[in-house]
Amino acid sequence: MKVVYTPAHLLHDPHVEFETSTAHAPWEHIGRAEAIRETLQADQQFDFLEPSTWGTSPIEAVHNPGLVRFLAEGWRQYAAAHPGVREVVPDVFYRPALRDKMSAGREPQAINGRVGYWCFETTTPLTEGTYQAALGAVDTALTSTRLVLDGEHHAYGLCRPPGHHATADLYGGYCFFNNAAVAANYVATTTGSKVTVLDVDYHHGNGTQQIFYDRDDVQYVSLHGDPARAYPYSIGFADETGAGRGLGCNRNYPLPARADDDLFVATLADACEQVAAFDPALLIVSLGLDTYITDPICYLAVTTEGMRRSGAAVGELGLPTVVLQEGGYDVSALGANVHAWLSGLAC
Ligand code: SP5
Ligand code: ZN
Repeated sequence: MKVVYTPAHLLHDPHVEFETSTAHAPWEHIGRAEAIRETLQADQQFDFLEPSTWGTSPIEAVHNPGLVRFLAEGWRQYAAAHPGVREVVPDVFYRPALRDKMSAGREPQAINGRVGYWCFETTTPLTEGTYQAALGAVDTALTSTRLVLDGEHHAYGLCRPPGHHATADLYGGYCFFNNAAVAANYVATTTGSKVTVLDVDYHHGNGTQQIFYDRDDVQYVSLHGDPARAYPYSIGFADETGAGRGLGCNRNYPLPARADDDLFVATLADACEQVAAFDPALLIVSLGLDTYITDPICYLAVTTEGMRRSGAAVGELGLPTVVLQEGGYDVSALGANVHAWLSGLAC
C-alpha cells in the first residue's frame, strides 16, 4: 500500500496545551506521526512517497478564505504585537450571541480579537510553522486521493495536523484545515461522483459534518464517544441526519463508555450498511486510533485486534479507499494500531 508522508508536519511543534483548566504537555505532538512512520517503514508492504503541492484553491473550496488568510499571517501578527510568545491561543472568543439583536459581526482587526474569531477552543496552539504544516497535511490528503483516483485500490495519508474538527470557518480540536473534507470535496466536484467520509476517530468529526450537512453528494458517517460526555460535546448526536438536500446523508453512531471490540465492530458493520446504501464511488476514512483501550484522553476499549477487524470490515465494502490519519494519543501503540487497521483493510 502506498503511504503519503511529509516532514512538513515537524513545523507544527506545540509545547503546551490549555485543557481542563491546566497548561500541560500537548497530547497532539510530532512524536505521534513519527511513531506511525517508523512502524510502517519497517514493513516492506508500505511504499512511502512525498505529496505534491496543491496550493490553497482546493482548501478555499471548503474553507472560508478569511480562515486561510488568518492561518497564513496570524502567528506573525501576534508575535509582532506580543514579542516572545511561542504558541498563540485565544483569550477572547467571538460568540455571535454577543451581538444578539444587532448586525452580524465582522472579523476584528486587533490580533487578539482575530484569533478568537477564527478559533473555537483553547487546545490548538498556532505556532510559527503551523500554517506550512497544515498545508502539508492537505497536500498529503489530496495526493493520497489522487493515487486512488488514478487506480490504487487503497492509499494511506499520514496527515498531521489532523483535520476533522475544523469547520468551514473555524479551527480547533488540534485541527486547522479539514484534510478529509478538502479531499472529499475535491473528488465530488472534479469527478461528479458520490463520496463517503467514514469517521472512526473517538471524537465526532464536527467539522466534516458541518461542511457537508446540507449536501447530498458527500455522505458523512461517524462512530464516536457519546457527545453527552465526549469532546466536542455539542454535536454528534444520533438525531443529526442532515438538512435540505443533505437530509439522510449524515449518520452518527454515539457509543457508550468502554465500548469493546465486539460492540465497535458490530456498530461499524451497521455504519458500513449505510455506506453501501449510499453507493459512493470512493470512500475516505478519517482514521483515529483514540478508540484504543489505553488511550490517555478517551474512554472506549478497542484493542489492536479490534483495529484489524475494523479495517477488514471497511475492506469488505470493496470500495476504492483513501485512509487519512486523524487522532490517537497512546503513542506507544499508535504505530501498531495503524499497521493493524491498514493490514485488516488490505487483507
Ligand atoms: C483529532 C482529535 O482527536 N482531536 C481531539 C481533540 C480533543 N481535545 C480535548 C480533549 C479533552 C480530553 N480531556 C480528558 C482529560 C483526561 N485526562
Ligand atoms: Zn480524536
